[in-house]
Amino acid sequence: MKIITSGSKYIDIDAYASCIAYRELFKLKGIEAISVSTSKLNESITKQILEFKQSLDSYQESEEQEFIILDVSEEIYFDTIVKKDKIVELIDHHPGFETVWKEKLGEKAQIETIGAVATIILEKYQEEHLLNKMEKEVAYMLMAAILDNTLNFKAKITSNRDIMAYQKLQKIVSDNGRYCERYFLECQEMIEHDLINSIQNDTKVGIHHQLLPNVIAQLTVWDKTNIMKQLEIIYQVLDRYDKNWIMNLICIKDAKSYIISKHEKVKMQMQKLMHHTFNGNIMELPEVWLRKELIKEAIINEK
Ligand SMILES: [Mn+2]
Repeated sequence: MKIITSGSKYIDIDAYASCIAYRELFKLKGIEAISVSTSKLNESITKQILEFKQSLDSYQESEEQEFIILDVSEEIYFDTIVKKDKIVELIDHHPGFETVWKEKLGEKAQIETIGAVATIILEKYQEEHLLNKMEKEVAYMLMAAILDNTLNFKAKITSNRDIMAYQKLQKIVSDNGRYCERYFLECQEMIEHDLINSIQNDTKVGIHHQLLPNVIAQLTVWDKTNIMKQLEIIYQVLDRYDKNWIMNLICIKDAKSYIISKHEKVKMQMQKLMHHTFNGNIMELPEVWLRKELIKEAIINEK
């Protein structure tokens, strides 16, 4: 039995959609597979997407297990069900562990600089000539994954392959370009409905770079206005982790990131790194930045 899974603690729409779509592809080829996660689902997996017919399976302990890992390649972050010696395939787009997995799995390790793992899964359907068999809801999920992970194609990691993949998916669902706003509004609704939980579900602790605070929270919404009215809640939640934090609030409508912080030391640090100034507790950046891009920027500047 092939078990397709991803990270521990929480997973996002890229991991969720990719696990489900990859299972569906195996099914189309007549191969038994399940997609399983024991992690929390973050707010990028919207209520509407959770209501789709295709969803995660429950875990079944079986004799012959083979694990396929998607959207993560650092072992300490694998889902707790993974048996490390039973991994047969790994697909990811986070840098750092390419060589390790190439040595272990050869061509069954695919770690690439690309906007979303969902793009790679779409390409696998194409390679198998099974794109015409993809269910509409699966296509919508993959579209959401690409939109989320590339921030509507504005993130620097976006590649041409992501754009091509999205266009293919749009054809399957006959989208005229409206799905982007609809999807990010769905996410925003999830976040505004439970802001505290949403922050906790997308906060990375233990970031060790001289130029960044230890804690980086991130939220992606269509329109920032309502969140900006609730800064006190953000302060309260993040102060519980550490004094050294930032919130990266990504507003898709503006195509901008807003870095929020209320601690002078952190503000100075961020101003130095990003070359923009804080206005009160907010630093407006002229483009969108993903957390992984902020970390990359810090690594480049440390050298
Ligand atoms: Mn991803």
